[in-house]
Amino acid sequence: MAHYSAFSLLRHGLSRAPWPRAWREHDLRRSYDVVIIGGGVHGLATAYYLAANHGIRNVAVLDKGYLGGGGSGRNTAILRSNYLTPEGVRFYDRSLELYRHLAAELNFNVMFSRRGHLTLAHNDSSLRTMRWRAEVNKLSRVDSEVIDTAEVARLVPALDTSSAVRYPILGALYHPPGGIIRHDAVVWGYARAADALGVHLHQQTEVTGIDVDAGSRVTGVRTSRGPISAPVVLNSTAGWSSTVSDLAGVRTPVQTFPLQAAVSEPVRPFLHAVVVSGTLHVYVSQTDRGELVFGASVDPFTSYSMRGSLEFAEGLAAHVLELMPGLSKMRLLRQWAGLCDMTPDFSPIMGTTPVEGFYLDVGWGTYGFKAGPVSGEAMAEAIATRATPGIIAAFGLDRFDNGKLVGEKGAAAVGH
Ligand code: PYC
Repeated sequence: MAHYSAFSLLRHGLSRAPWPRAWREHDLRRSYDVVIIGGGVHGLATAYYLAANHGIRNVAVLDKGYLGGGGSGRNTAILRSNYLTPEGVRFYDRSLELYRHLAAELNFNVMFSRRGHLTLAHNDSSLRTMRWRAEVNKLSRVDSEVIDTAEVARLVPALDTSSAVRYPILGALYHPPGGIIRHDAVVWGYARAADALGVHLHQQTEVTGIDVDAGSRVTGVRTSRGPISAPVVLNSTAGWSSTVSDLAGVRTPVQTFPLQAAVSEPVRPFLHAVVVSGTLHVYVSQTDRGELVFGASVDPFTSYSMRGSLEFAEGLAAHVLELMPGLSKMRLLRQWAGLCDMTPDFSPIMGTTPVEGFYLDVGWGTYGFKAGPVSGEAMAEAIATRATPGIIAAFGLDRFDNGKLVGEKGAAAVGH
């Protein structure tokens, strides 16, 4: 693998030699030790940690499109760990920790920018929930506190903090370690590092069937490029995760909703924190290029459509202007949608299934990207050791049978 450094940049600049490709193409082998369905951050991170942490390298990652073309390339790249349940806080905080060191680990600039994250409270009941979240966070040593309106105004002067608005800002949950990252770079960094360790990355390779023998053991997959035998198959797809699980005869309580997002033209840096308003169903951050990235709640209907709508753009603009009236002249550059696989308790489904060797890393709703590294680390450990790591023990599929749900009301954009 080419080492990226200031020196290699200079050397390539002077020699004009082309950079080696970040990852290679391979023929599809007829058998692998592990087949991972889904070439997003979860699948690629799992492949990378299988090889790096456990020495399991005979691994294929299959994607029906291109790497990072699903949720990993469509999210708004917000990182945080200020969740409401102790299980969620611990889990997302490990992810944040891995994200913090990812550039060095992968030798790839993932542009992590710690800039603080504010969840605004516009009424007493939100303020109460923020206090509850702050206390749960502190118990897990996660830096979170409730701040008052004056402090919100100091951190984000562009917000209208007056009382003469429909939803006055009464305070916020402030989470200094939160921030943003370059989501494509995370995908490319994991892909490059996994490839260097011997993992095969197969794009344009759709899984059309999952083979399960009479003893309820997975034996392989069928793909648009032929069959592959494998004793372990991981479903780490988003958007189509329930249809992929169905191929193995495993039913999951997942419903798929689009979530729309948009980006503005670039302007000078003025927004130095991530701002979320659950009441107005909007969140916004400013990228290093100066664009504002906006997102909203999931659309109120199930669908596999990834088209943006005018209705969304109008609603988003109205809500953003309630928060930041100074943006009235700003133009939107583009909008898109991603697919969110929602579970009943807003927590993911991770680990084993009734089909031996068939694993799930699905149900990622609106919180999948920020969980990529910890999910990869934990799923790799689960596969390598055949034991469920404690950090994902609460997220098993069996919780929907035994009623031990993990009601994660600290999840964003779910409109509750
Ligand atoms: O959970 O922070 C979040 C989030 C932002 C956008 C979608 N989810």
